[in-house]
Amino acid sequence: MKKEANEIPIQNLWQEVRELSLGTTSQIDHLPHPPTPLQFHRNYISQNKPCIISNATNHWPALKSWTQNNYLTQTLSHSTISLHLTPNGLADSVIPYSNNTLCFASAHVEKIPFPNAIKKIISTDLSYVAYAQEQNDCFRTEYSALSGDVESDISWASEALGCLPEAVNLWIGNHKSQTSFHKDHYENLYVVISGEKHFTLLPPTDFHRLYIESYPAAQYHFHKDSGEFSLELEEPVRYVPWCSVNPYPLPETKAEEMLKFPLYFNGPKPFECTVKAGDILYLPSMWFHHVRQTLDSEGRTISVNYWYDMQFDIKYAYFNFLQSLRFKSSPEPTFSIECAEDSQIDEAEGMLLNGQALYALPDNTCHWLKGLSLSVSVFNGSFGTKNGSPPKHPLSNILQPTSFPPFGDQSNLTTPDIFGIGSPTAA
Ligand SMILES: O=C(O)CCC(=O)C(=O)O
Repeated sequence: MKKEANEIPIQNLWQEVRELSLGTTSQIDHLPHPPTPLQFHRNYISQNKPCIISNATNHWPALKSWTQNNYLTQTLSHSTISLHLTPNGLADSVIPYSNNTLCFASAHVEKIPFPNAIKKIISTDLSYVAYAQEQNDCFRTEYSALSGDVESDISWASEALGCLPEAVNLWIGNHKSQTSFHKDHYENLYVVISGEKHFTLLPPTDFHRLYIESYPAAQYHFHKDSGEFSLELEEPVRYVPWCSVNPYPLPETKAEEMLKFPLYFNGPKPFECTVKAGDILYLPSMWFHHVRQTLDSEGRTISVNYWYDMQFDIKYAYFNFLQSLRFKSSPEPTFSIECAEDSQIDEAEGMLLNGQALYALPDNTCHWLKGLSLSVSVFNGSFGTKNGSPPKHPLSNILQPTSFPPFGDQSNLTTPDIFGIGSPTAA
């Protein structure tokens, strides 16, 4: 099968934005001091390029006073805040709903006094994960008692962007809370006050690598009496387009995830950065981000972020155009394997992952093979067999996670006698 007309130019785009603008490592720029508005505009905003800025918040009282829960509890003793509860820390993310069905699940939100909320956030023995992460300008409303502890805007960013923040949000979470891959239509200045945040970033040009699908919206409900959650689909049904990729799957599901999302796992490395207390991440509009956190000594991570309106300019138009292009991103890049004449094994089917080949034998066992010199990294083909007979089953149906050896483990290989592989067979 020929590659879809759009595939090669789109893959070239991923590479070119790295070579021409972002850099080919997984690092982003780190500025030791705040830039001037002109530098910030010229080198980062106009290029839609992230960076971390140190020593820009040293004078903020929050960097000292918020390190103690006591201070926050006293200052917010009369404040009611929105606390988001989930069973596992995954809010606003794609999760299984029922057999073979996925949904986009939002957290149960309860309004409670801050002193109770912080106890729940730092508690280690609850049956749920609590994350204060209301994203509707909550810092200037629910947490207004803390307003004197941080700047009301980031002055050099406001000047460069030509406006004041549209929303300022406070985030207080623990190590179990994760924010799934998504993008926002805002320029984001994200300041960590205590603890650390770990961002995994992909530029808007890598849109097709995140397998955005429409998922039915669902809502968690927490039942205090039983201490359990129920998950209910919204009625009438509402579909939310969301990224399907979890960049950090559990070891037991990793192989399966890699098979489902080869464009993510086999493509250029995402950008990764840790934002430490006092540092600011500039996260440009439309960048995909996944966020994890490490606790401070009080058992929390605290951040404040400033969302500025983005320019709906020519870059936005280009991104929209790119997203409208179809990329036949088959979740199963496959090839068929011709077996040597004298092989005991007649046929095998495989797929390419991170430059290694995963192949399945007719007995439904799966094996890794390293060291192939195959000329393409992703091949969208169909299943073939040696004698050209139609495939009996799609490979994805026979790949059970339990039958996978760990990635790169060649212990089950019965080669070399079975392989006489040429280039992947075009279907
Ligand atoms: O801190 C987080 O958990 C997520 C932050 C985020 O998604 C944002 O600032 O847009």
